Amino acid sequence: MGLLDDYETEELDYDSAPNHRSGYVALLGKPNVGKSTLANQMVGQRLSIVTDKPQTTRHRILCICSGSDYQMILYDTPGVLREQRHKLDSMMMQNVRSATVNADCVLILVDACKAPEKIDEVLEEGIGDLKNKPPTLLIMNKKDLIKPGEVAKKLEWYTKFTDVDEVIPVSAKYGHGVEDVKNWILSKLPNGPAYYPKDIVSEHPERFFVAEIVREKIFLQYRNEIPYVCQVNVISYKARPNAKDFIQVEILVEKNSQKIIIIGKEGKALKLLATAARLDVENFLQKKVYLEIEVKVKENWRQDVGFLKHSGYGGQIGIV
Ligand SMILES: Nc1nc2c(ncn2[C@@H]2O[C@H](COP(=O)(O)OP(=O)(O)OP(=O)(O)O)[C@@H](O)[C@H]2O)c(=O)[nH]1
Ligand SMILES: [Mg+2]
Repeated sequence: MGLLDDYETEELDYDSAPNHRSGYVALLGKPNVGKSTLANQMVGQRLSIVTDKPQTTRHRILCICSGSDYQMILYDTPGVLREQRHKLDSMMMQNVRSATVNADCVLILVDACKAPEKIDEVLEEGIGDLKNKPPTLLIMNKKDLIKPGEVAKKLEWYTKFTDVDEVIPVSAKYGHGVEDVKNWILSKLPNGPAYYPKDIVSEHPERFFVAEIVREKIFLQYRNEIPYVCQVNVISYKARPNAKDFIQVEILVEKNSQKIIIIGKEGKALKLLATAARLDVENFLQKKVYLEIEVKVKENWRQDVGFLKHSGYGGQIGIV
């Protein structure tokens, strides 16, 4: 799998060929346009959770894409929201801005199925504060869902009416056009050494990904407001040499009525959730685990700045 945890004691190999390129890339866009799908496709592994619902990604997720002569450090970000209703929303937007601070270039994704529209809001939220604007690429994603003639028309619109350096159509889901995106990024990255070992794909701890996988299953299993009122924390993670790893997870919701929905009649819904999550966690970690999930109520957690910070929003993630 290749997370940095495994390599902490090893020397990083900074030996760089003179033409080696490296740098930071921010992936921005409105919710649900396919940012996480593209990040995963570029890294070649399912790191960032993907669902059909908007506002799936809440953190700034580091995804490392390396080749023999390059290393692209991608930041997948939460979708840019027009309206910020909770403190959680505004802290998610801090994660968008922090992704672009040191970015060598910026990718702005739009959904090819939607009528073309200006991207000013995303640009403003993402790079509005920066003095030196990084090179920007507009990626028209989900091109597989529209006819080639439509793709051409929309490309023309975006080229004409947005202030970006280039426009590329892709299908992140099927990997079409992803090489073009990589080549564009490469043309913008400075010469420099690899910052991470080449076989590392992220630096977040395993427990962060476990919590994200549980959150993905909540998004997939429950409807309406339920996915949005859930915070998932790994409260204990015990690696056991002669037994399955033991992972305790808590799901926080805002009201008792939501807890009742998550648990379901005779606990059936929670059991379904726990099984789906466990299978995916095992697949991710490549080992069997024992996963215990508890549901608790924490009123108004989405408005509690101290709690949000403690849970890693708007800062370092995975330290819970
Ligand atoms: N057909 C098609 N679907 C896609 C493509 N890329 C993403 N999707 C789907 O679009 C939905 C949203 O994808 P995500 O990658 O979660 O989008 P996101 O921009 O990260 O969303 P947020 O994290 O909520 O902001 C999922 O159902 C994906 O399977 C694509 O190229 N083609
Ligand atoms: Mg996402």
